[in-house]
Amino acid sequence: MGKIVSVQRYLVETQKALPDATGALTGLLWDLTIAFKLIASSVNRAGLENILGYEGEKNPTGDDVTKLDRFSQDTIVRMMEHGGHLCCMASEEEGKIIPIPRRYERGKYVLSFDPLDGSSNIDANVSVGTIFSIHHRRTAEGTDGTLDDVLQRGRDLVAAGYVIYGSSTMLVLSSGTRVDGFTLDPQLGEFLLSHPDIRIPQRGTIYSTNEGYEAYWDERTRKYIAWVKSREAGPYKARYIGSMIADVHRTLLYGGIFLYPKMFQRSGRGEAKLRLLYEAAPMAYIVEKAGGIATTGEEAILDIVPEELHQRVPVITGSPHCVNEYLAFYRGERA
Ligand code: AHM
Ligand code: MG
Repeated sequence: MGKIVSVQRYLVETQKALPDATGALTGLLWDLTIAFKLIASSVNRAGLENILGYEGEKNPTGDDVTKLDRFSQDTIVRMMEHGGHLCCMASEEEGKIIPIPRRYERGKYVLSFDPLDGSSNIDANVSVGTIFSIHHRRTAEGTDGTLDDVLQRGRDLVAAGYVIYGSSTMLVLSSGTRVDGFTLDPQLGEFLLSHPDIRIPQRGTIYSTNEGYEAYWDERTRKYIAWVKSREAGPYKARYIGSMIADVHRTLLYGGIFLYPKMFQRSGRGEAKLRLLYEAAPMAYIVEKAGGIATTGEEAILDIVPEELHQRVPVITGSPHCVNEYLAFYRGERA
């Protein structure tokens, strides 16, 4: 039988291994785990508390906001704004950066998050999740954080991860060296290390995409998908939940490829769906740290310098072998 390691112990041990660590990142991550537990407990009781259903508002990119989205948003803000670790926050649910109230200290980190990704699936009891990422601030310490602090490349992240509220609640986290997964013991209320050092399989045979939009894709992506279904070695299996966290989490554990390419609708201008700061970059960080690839087809997602808070990018990510196969089609090397 292996060791039992709580997330608290793990964070302290990880900090000890970094000679310059002051404990601020450990404190920040620890506070976040409390917010995740609060959200997990609400997500699990959602039907009972009669808080399901649409609130009727739209978020900054035009999607409906559910009550649990709002609850998750408020929980993270209320948990994180007074800790003294952050200079500002940014959320998929807010149009502008979220300042730290005057009465609290400003810290050296920036937190970006999607409080409840995949929330349109909640009424059907499908897995949803929280995605988060942490950068060092770029502006002077002690001052209010600015847009400049938030608009940083995924490559410069200090830590990122996600929580999946599924058949069990799992936290998947990386602070740069490796990716570790923790499962919430609901009786104990603790995240325990259950998936140490997650490595994505080099190759896999599952593809995951919303094939209903095939008519909107570019020709090369269409050819690639036609190929995965007609391979001599046997077709890939299709799996698509429609909740990025769940689809990417499965890809991380079982291998394969997840694609949300640009869509070319009548306007002719290609448009992506997933948000760089809150969805694409943190998930790309986890996949890369686990040995996978995350690309737009043109460039590594982690290399994109965000120009605006709600920028959207294509996401093609997964096992290196599978993503390289996609890239061969996308670059026209295969047809
Ligand atoms: P959300 O942030 O509004 O929940 O939207 C993001 C979600 C992702 O989790 C998922 O990959 C994607 O939207 C599914 O989109 P579609 O329904 O177009 O396939
Ligand atoms: Mg989202």
